[in-house]
Amino acid sequence: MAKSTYSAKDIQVLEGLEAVRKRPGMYVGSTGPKGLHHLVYEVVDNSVDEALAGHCTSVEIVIHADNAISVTDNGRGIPVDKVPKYRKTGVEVVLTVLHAGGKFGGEGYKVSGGLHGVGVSVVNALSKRLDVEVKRDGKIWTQSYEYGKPKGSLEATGRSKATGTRITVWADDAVFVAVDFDFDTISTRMQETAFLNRDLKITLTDERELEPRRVEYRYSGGIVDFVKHLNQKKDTIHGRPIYFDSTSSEGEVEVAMQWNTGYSEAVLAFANNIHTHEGGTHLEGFRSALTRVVNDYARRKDILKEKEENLSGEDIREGLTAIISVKLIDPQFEGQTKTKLGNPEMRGFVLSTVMQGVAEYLEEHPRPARGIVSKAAQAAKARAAARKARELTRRKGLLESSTLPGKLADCSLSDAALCEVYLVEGDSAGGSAKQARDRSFQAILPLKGKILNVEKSGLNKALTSNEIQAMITALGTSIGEEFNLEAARYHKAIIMTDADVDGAHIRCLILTFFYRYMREMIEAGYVYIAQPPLYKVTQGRKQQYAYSEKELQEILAGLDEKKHSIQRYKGLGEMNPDQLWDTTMDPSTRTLLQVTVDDALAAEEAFSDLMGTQVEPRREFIQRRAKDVRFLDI
Ligand code: 0RA
Repeated sequence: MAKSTYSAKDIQVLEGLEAVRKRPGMYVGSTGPKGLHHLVYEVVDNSVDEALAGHCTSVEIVIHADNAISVTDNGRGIPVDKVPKYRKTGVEVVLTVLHAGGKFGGEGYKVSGGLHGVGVSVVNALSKRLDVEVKRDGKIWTQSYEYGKPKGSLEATGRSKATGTRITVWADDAVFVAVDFDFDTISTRMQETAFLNRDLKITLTDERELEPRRVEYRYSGGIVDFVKHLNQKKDTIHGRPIYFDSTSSEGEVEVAMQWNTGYSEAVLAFANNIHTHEGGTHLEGFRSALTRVVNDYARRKDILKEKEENLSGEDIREGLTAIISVKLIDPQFEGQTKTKLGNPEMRGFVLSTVMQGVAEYLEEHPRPARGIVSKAAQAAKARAAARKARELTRRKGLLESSTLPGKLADCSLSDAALCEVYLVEGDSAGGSAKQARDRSFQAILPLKGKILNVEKSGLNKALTSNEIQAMITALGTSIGEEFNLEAARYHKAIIMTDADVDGAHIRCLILTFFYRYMREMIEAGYVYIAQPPLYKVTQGRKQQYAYSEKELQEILAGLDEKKHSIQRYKGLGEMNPDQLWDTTMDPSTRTLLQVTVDDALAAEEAFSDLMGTQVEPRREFIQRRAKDVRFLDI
C-alpha cells in the first residue's frame, strides 16, 4: 500500500502557518515594532532554554545590514534525525509545527506558555526567509525556508566538532509595519536576560552602521548584579544585596534585594525569565513573607513597642529594589497580558524560602537590620502624616474639582474625551496660551517656576505645594490610592515648556509627578508633550518654522539667494498668541508626543537619574538629553 506523501500532519502544519499569517497579532502581540521585536526574543528564548537545561553558555545576536537577525548558540543543536510522529527531521518540526518546542526533548524549564514561547515556527511563518544551521553529530546541517515553508530538505553541508544552532530571519515586510530593529530595545532586553541567567554570555552586534556597535553581557553575580545595577545611582541602606535561593520539587526560586534611601518600590518578579508584570503567586509569597519576618524581628528586638501597630507591607517595601526569579516546569500564565503567574504551589514555596532567607540575614547582620526596620518605621510615620494632610486638604475641598484652581482657564465643553489642558510653564506663556487657545475644548493651567521635586520630597510635602494642588484639582482624578481615571476632566494633559534646559527640567518634574502619583494617566495615554518650534525663518513675507536642527537645515537649503533671518525661540513667551496657536496648539498642524511607560525598568532608571538624591547623574542626564524628550517615549 502506497502511503500518501501528503499526510494529515502536513495539512495541519500548513493550516497552522496560515493561521499565524492571517492573525499575526494573536501570536506576537502586534504587527508594530513590539511584535517585530518579539520575533527576536522568541528565537533567543529557545537558545536560553538550552542554557536553562545546562547545555549552552553563549548566545550571539547580530543585526545584519539588511535588517536580518541571526541568533547563534552553542547548545546541543536542534535534533536532525526524523521524529517518527511527524516523519520529518527535528529541525523541521521545531520550525514548522506550532508549539512543537516541548513535544520532544521536553525535559527541563522552558520559557513556554507565556507571552513568548509561541515557538520558532511562528517566527518562521512571519518571515520571508529563514535560514537554519545546526552543528551536531560532527556535521553542519543547513536548510532554508520561505514564508514558513522549506525550500529543500535538511542537508549536511560540512563538518564540525562543535555543537549549536544558528537561526537567521528576514522578517516579512508585508506583515510588519516596518522591519527595522532597534538596537537599544534589544540591548536592554538582552541585558535583563543575562542578569536572569547567571554567567550566560549574550552579545549583540549591529552591522548596519559602518562602525558596528557591539555589547556583551555576562554577569557572574546574576540577579545580585541586577539589583546592584538598578540601585547603581542610589544611596543604599546596606552594603551588599541580600541573596538566597532554594530548590525543591516545585522548582527553583532565587531572590536578591537591597533597600535604598528613596521612596519608591521596585520589586520585579520573573517566572522562567518572563517578566511577570501583573505579579502572581510568587510575588504574593514574597510580600507576605517579608511583612511577617520584618515585623517579627522588630518585635523581638523591641524596636517595635508592644503598643505600636505592625509595620505595613507597603512601608517595609519603601525604597526596596528586589528581583524574584522562579523557574518551574509547567508555568501557568494568567491575567490580561498573560504576565501573572498562577501556579498555587509557588506561593508557599516562595513564602517559606523568603521567611528563612530574610530571617537569617536580619539575625546575622544586626546593623543593616536596624537600618531596614527604622526606614520602614519612618515610612509608616510619613504615611500617617500624609494621610492626615490629605484628609485636611480634602476637608478644605482642595483635592476635589468642585473648587477649581483660580489660575485655571477652563474650557467650555464638558465631555472629558474632547477636552485638553495645557500645563504651561510660567505666567507669561500662560497668558499667551490663554489668548491663543480654542476655549471650547482647550484649558490652560499656568504653573509657576519649578514645581516641587516629588521624588525627593515625598507625598505629604508634595501636597502642600500650590502648584501640585492646582494640577490635582484641575485634572480631577485625585492621586495615589484614591486615584480615579474616570474622574479625569481632560483626556489630554499637555505639558508645554520652553525649549531650553530649564524647560526640560520642569517637564521632567511634571512627568515625575505623573509617574509617581498618576501613573494610570500615562498608561491611559492621556499625557502628552507639546512640541514648540525651535526656529522661525523669515524671508520677505514668508515665515517657516523649524522643530529640529535638521528641519532648519532643510528649510535653509530650500531658500533662494534673497536675504533671510533666523530667529531662535528660547521661550514660549517670544511667540505671539497667533504664532503659538499655529505652531504648537492647533490640532490640525501641531505635533504632540504621547508619553508612555512601557518599560518600567528604563523609566525607573530615567526618573531616578533625574530625580534621585544624587546630583551628578541628574546633571549628566539633563546635559545629555536636554534636546531630546523622546527618551520618555519608551
Ligand atoms: C528540541 C530538542 C532539543 C533541543 C532543541 C530542540 C533546541 C532548539 C533550539 C532552538 C535554538 N537553539 C536550540 N537548541 C536546541 C534537545 C536535543 C537533545 O536532546 O540533544
